[in-house]
Amino acid sequence: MSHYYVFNGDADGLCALHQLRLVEPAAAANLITGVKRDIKLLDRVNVSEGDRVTVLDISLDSNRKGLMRLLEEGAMIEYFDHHHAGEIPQHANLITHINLAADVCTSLLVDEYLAGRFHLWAITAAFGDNLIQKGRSLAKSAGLADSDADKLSHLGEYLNYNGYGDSLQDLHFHPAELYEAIKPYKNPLDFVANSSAFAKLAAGFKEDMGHANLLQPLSNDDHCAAYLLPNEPWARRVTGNFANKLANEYPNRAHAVITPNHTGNFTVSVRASIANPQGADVLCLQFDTGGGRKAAAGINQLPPGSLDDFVARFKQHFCG
Ligand SMILES: [Mn+2]
Repeated sequence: MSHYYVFNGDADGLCALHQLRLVEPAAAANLITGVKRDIKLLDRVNVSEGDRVTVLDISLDSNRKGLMRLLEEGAMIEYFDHHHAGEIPQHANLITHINLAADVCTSLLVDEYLAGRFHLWAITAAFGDNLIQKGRSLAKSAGLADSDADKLSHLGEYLNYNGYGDSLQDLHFHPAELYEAIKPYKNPLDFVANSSAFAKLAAGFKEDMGHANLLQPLSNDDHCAAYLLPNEPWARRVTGNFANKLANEYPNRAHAVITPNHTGNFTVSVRASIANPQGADVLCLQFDTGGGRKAAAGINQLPPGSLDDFVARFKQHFCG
């Protein structure tokens, strides 16, 4: 019998995996993961009857085909997630822990399942998924000093940062390799204090964010700002954290962050303002490969010829 762990390569996926594996460290595991935006991971899994598959932090709806195939092939599947699920299939070999609440992430679902055994890793993941308030209040309830809560907040941000990139080549660590680095640590504060992997992520983050902070917006006013990032690995790594930083610093502004991808098109991330989290989906759905939620949406492939049109519509939609 084999056990496959299929997990999103971001902070939440990593911390969910780590908590579960700390409980069952001896069992051999096959790890399947990728960059953060690489979410159709179940298509890559091949099983024999009776194999176990644990799925972490990837949308059930996006993986429905792969999930049904694995169930037909006789796998026993346990699924933890907080993304859009659609209808959850009823099957004797499928156990789901799915909760779409806005203040939940996959690592918090695993934390609940494990009755808080590795709670600090779950708090780390909440920070990584940009659930800042939730992370702070959990840290307080857990009796952490503010300085330790700050450390977990940075760790979550850096683990999340490592997942962004157009391909695995852009990343500082393959997510499976980063998991091996955190694996020995029951307490994330020890990882922060002692791991060279943490030091490497912290240095990379500061350098990449330093580049991003020098960028001038394509267009901005009090209500909106659009940024075009250059075609560089640092830009692809820092795009998500840069968008979070802009959103947190300017809560009354909507933001678009536009990044060139390997196809020659742009990937666009749109966030409505924190103060009025509406309309991002309506804007992005005007484009062929657009989609998302009211507060945060995106366009996977924006052709270069449509860039001006996008910026014009973004301004019309959000600017004053
Ligand atoms: Mn997540």
